[in-house]
Amino acid sequence: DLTVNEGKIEFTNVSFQYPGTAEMVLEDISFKINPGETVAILGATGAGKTSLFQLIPRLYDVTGGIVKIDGHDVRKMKMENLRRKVGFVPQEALLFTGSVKENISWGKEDATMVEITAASVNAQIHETIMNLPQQYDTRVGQKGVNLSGGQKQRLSIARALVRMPKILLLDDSTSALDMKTEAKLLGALKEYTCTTLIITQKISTAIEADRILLLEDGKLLAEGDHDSLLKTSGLYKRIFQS
Ligand code: DGT
Ligand code: MG
Repeated sequence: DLTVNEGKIEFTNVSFQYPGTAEMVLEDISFKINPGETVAILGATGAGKTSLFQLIPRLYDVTGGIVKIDGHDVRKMKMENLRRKVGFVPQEALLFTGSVKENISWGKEDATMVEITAASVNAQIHETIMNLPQQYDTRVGQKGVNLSGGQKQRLSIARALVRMPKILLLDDSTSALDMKTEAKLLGALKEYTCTTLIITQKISTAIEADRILLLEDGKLLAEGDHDSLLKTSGLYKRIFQS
């Protein structure tokens, strides 16, 4: 059946332009990601990283080529199943005025406290929550407690985890985390056995990943792990040394 089961992702000769525009944002991109793999997407601002992510849960459709999940063209899959199994943590964490608990279970109102807590532990935000005045009932947002950028990012990750996604897309969602917290987070995500794609501008994140895809100007310039890219990609080496 055409559902997301394992979380294998395959791009074949994918090109993309936003509807109504002439600019090619992605050009002839091909790669495969195995279930459970953690892959970092590295590239300068405007390289096309967020655009690439948007093609996976079909926020946009490809202009050319094909995106497959578990062997099926995403255009043939049920949108509801696709959106449920692909967790997309956006570049800007969007919290609303309400309790921490409500913010995490948003969109999955039947989530139990056990599920919410597990998601928070794995997102490395549980301890912070336990130190808030009313723990999970603490209000955040305008009239509530203000959270730091990194705390908001982790709440936003917990919100994605509570839905038990098979594919997790983190759009620069760890930019405000220190290296140690980030490493713990990526380790915990492995426990979820979900395929994790993480957009980053930080080499430290790329080093933690199983593999790195390097984007430049809408093209896939290189792929491999840290050690192999250091040998094969001049651009990667320059980013690493800068
Ligand atoms: P970042 O977030 O600054 O690190 O950059 P990326 O790598 O996420 O870049 P991305 O995919 O947001 O943008 C790639 C190109 O696509 C860039 O020329 C801006 C353009 N673009 C992005 N979002 C939209 C959109 O919603 N509509 C149109 N027409 N163009 C967009
Ligand atoms: Mg972006």
